[in-house]
Amino acid sequence: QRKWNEIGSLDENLKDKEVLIRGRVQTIRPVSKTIAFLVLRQKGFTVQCVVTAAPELVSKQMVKYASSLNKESIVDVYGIVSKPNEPIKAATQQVEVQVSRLYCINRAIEKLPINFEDAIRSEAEIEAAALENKQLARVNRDTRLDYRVLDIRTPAKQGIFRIQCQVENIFRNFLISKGFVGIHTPKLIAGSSEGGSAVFKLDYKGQPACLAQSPQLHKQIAICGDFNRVFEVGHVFRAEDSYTHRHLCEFIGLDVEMEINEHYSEVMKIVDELFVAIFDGLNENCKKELEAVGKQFPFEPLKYLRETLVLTFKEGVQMLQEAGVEIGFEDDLNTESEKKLGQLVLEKYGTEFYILHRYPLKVRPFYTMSCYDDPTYSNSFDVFIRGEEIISGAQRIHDPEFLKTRAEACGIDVQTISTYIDSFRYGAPPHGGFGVGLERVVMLFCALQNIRNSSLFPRDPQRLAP
Ligand code: ATP
Ligand code: AMO
Repeated sequence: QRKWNEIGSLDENLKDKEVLIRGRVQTIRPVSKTIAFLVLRQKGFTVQCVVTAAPELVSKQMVKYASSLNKESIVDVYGIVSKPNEPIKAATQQVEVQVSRLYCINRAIEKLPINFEDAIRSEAEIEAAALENKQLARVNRDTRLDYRVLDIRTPAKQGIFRIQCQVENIFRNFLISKGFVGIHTPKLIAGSSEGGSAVFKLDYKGQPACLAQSPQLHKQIAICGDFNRVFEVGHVFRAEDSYTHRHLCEFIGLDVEMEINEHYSEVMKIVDELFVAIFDGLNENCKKELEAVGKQFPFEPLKYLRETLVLTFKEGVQMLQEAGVEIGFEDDLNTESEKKLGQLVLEKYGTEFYILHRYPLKVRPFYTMSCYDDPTYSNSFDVFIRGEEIISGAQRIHDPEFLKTRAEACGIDVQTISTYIDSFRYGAPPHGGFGVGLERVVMLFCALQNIRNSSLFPRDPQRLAP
């Protein structure tokens, strides 16, 4: 077994030592017939390799060969580490490798659909360059998504998906530490779980079925089955018909469901502690990734409080009304009013993360519990980052007859959810929970403007590939 060195670990301590590295060719600079410079990239780190024709190094043919490599090819290089007198601008590592052997492991095609140096430019920069530079103008969001394999090699995208992994990791670890059990529920189900028309219908061996719009029904059945506290990280499918910056047809749902003792504020308390842990964790553990994202997509760090602000829906509407927005106490918030309220909350309370609760019952799904003191409203909440929704949650109805009545009133075909309703006939504890959109959390934490930036292979009404 040969000893491999990581490009990121090459430094002065290895001066005069032989190293073996594997990397992608980021740039090639032939200087003459006897010397060429290659910059190799691995895991976001880069090093300059000097290919010099000399008796103890390589032949002239090798210099010619190295000069003819295509960018993004994978190469293995043996060489001696050296330290130039001048700082190296072209690479992250401040040492060079004097190449003694070079093998091309896999050659990329010559004309790449997106050049790395273009892929690292911001969307704004590309739009601004659109008029003068046709080649650059091509590198718009659609091209990036078509050639996602190239786009995700950039430091910003590498950062985004590592941040996403951290969110998921903290979500799991936090909930496990609070006694929650991770479960997996079916994605092939008989009917809509959220109501509404946004479901992908399919044929299940002759039986009508659909892709789960959420794990809602099964996470509640798990609570009726005495799991007490559950969570799920899973795929969620919505047949969205409009093309927006924050809706996908397939996304990752972080779902939670728990028994409650006295009040649905117990669920909101979990949201508060969980998200303070997620934000603190990202700021602490993802400094390098956040910096890489910020270089391509500049953003201000999220402002959040040590204890999450909780406002009632009525308080929110009142703030909007005072700011001149025309909205009633029983209307749903539209995208614009959510954004506006986000601004007002930031000005008044200094936070970009908050919970709004007691929504009007009529704007919530059928399984939502109404308020004991005023049935026009419900024991439900939404949670916002920078004025956009990342979470919906609520206490659920645990009485089967009331649940059936509400489902019928909301136009649900109760036949398709009969086993769910029956689960409440065998004794059901009071419970509540919430669902988080993972891509939205990352998009809004990093103020990315478009959810396609935080979905590795996005599925939207126009995209089914790659
Ligand atoms: P969810 O529907 O899953 O709760 P959401 O962010 O879409 O998430 P809603 O409360 O349904 O939240 O919608 C808020 C606003 O977003 C709506 O008033 C509507 O203007 C807009 N909206 C919702 N769904 C879509 C969609 N598929 N296409 C365009 N706009 C939408
Ligand atoms: P809701 O429909 O609000 O609630 O979804 C929960 C969260 O999922 C995210 N989300 C989306 N993300 C990307 N693309 C979409 N098309 C999309 N739709 C929703 C949002 C949203 O807040 N069963 C309930 C949750 C619960 O009460 O437990 C539900 O699905 O971040």
